[in-house]
Amino acid sequence: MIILHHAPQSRSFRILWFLHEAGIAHEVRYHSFSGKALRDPAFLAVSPAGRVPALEINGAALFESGAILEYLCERRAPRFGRIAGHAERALFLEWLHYGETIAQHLAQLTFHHIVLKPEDRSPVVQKLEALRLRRTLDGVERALGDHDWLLPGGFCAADVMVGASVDLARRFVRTDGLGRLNAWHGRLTARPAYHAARAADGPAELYLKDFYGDV
Ligand SMILES: N[C@@H](CCC(=O)N[C@@H](CS)C(=O)NCC(=O)O)C(=O)O
Repeated sequence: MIILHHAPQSRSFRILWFLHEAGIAHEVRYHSFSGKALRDPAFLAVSPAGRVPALEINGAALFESGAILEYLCERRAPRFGRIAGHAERALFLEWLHYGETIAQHLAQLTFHHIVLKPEDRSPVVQKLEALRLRRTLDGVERALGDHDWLLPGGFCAADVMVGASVDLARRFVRTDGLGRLNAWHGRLTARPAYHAARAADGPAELYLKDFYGDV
């Protein structure tokens, strides 16, 4: 049995969504960012920095969402990956990991809009990170070209990884003018596995507003 360590509205949504896409049986262990559960020595043995996602699989622990998705594609769901030697291998790896490039700005924006006390928030960081975030979305817009999914060869784990970040990015920046990205986001969020994962995500405790931007 696969155990996914998960916190609602976090990067572990990528893995939750992917498990639903691939139809892989799993159990979800829910964690909260409040309290000290993520610093528990038992959890640190699974995830060295006390982060989610982490996956327990066949007695081993896996952390880092990009690595988890690569592993699951190779071992359990090859149709959602591009194996070594595939013509789209390099594109697949690039876009799979681009999800983290987007997420680093989301982390900064989350701190400066939500986590920090209002007096510690920086409007400069809010503005700069929103601009930098928007630039990462411009890159997705260009990459989409005239195909439905990120890679011309069809839907893959990179759509999930980048799609989950773009889903959250829309709480911090407007996506006006990004016609291809918006259409792709619409296709992603219409997928049954996306809906199943949303239903399993758990109660929101971080993002309680639809939009935090306009700085
Ligand atoms: N690069 C890692 C980042 C994991 C990460 O930072 N997760 C956040 C949630 S989005 C976390 O667990 N934060 C808890 C903390 O910082 O204490 C991945 O993609 O898995």
